[in-house]
Amino acid sequence: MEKSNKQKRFVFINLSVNSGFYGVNHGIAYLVPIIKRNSFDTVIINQLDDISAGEFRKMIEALEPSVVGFSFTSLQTKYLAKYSHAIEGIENCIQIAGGVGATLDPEGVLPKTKLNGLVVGEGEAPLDSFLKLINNNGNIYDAEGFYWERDGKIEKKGDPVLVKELELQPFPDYSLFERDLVITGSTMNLNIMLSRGCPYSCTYCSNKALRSVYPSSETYFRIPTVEYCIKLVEGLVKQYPETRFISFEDDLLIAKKAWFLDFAQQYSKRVGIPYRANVRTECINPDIVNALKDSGCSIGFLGLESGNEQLRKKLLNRHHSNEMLIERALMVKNAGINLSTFNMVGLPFETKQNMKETLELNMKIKADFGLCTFFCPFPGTELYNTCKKEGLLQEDKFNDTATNYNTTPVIPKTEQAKRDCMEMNKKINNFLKWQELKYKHNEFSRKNPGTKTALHLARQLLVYLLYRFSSPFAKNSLFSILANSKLQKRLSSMLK
Ligand code: B12
Ligand code: SF4
Repeated sequence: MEKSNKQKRFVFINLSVNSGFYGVNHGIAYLVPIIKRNSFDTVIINQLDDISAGEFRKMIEALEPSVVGFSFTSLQTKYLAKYSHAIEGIENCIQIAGGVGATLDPEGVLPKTKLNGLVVGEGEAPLDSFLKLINNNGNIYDAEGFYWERDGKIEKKGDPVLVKELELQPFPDYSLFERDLVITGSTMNLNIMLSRGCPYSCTYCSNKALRSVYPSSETYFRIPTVEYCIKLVEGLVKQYPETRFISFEDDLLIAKKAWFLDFAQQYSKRVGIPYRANVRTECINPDIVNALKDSGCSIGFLGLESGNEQLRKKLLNRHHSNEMLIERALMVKNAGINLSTFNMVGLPFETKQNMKETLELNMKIKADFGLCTFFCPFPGTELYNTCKKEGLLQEDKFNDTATNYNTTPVIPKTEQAKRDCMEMNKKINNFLKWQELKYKHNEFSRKNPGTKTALHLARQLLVYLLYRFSSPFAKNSLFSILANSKLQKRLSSMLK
């Protein structure tokens, strides 16, 4: 039975099963206006738990969708395959997918699923032409920017399409996400993403591979005009007036100095809400630090990754010395901006001594908080290829079970190497959590002198001890069991 235009419904599935992360999906938010513009009713399902195929099918059938669109990252491919098979054959329902997982491995993913097609790269243009074809009773397989699956064969239709002028795009629409996914935690945090991509090419990061799918990569790293960005932020703050903190999730908002200095000035005049942003050693200089400080940046997230200079340069393609990293990190800290670091252990060829250097470097710069994860070789990255060449991949074992990179080392071959990795991961995280406890306590006592402070310290200590004495696996399962529950939100905001 054909559905009338009015009844057409697009159901987005934001696949985030057991990832330990919940929140908005910016990619979907940028696509919602395009779907609405094509007169489709739009629904978003945040899939956080691994439900049975039958339950999933029932849920989708009840929504009577014309299109189901999955958004997924590489480690979610197993769930995409499961749920795509689960909804096979639902009447008049087309299945498509997109996201980083689709972009990096379209030909590997399609045969595992029952998808009609998937989009490689940015979804705006391909999705628009696909929906127009549906509305005009055209042939959906004519839509460009897709890999289509037809009669067991994969057909690439046209090249991936980059959005050239981001400022001509409609603002992202978060209104279909539950409000407490948009404004999160006790800090009343709002996540925002303004730019696309990053100009750097670290070997472990997907950015380089994401850039390489386009015929020309020159324009891949894009930031819309300052005016567009400020209007976008102003609009969101008006829509969510309870916002007290903004997290810019952009890979590197400070990458273009002139742009950022202008943005920072406008931001402090017209928005003025404290925020956090990612920073990179090479981009930190006095002008940027002053602009960050003056515009209300209270936390800078710095990719320290490894404390060993040689490993960082040769293996990760990050060409700065420890001396430079320390100097720039202290520049940020001395301006009164807190510093959070991203670290990895379990890199190929990494020794226990190398991991100790990571801990020491964090101690030297007195990181205020941060995170240490296990290195995970994502398909399409340079380091993935290195691991493959060196026979280090235990890919199938990992892909079948892992949902994030916080639970287990992937590369170490021997049991001893694995134990070293687990031990150092724990030590680095414990140090960072201890720093965080001190920071939170100082902040709290500054704001609340008196007896409340002692109670707060006791509670924070309890959270720290729980964290310290649970295994990475226990932490992860605890979080997934409680996923999206009020308790989890309270727990994660306490850990924040
Ligand atoms: C913000 C962010 C997060 C946020 C929000 C994630 C989200 N889904 O939006 C949070 C903190 C939750 C997060 C978590 C994780 N993240 Co993250 N994250 C990012 C980051 C920095 C930006 C993503 C973004 O918003 N981009 C901007 C939007 C506009 O682009 P987009 O999402 O790609 O969407 C476009 C297209 O892909 C397409 N599209 C997307 N969905 C769909 C669906 C359909 C139907 C269609 C047609 C098109 C389409 O159209 C969109 C608009 O153009 C990227 C880095 C990056 N540069 O992409 C890493 C990145 C995506 N994350 C990564 C990882 C590893 C993770 C974690 C696994 C981390 C962990 N600790 O375990 C978790 C897993 C979360 C999950 N759901 O599986 C990796 C993924 C690598 C990979 N190969 O899968 C990336 C690429 C970073 C990296 N260094 O390599 N992440
Ligand atoms: S600087 Fe960060 S976002 Fe950019 S390529 Fe390196 S790891 Fe990826």
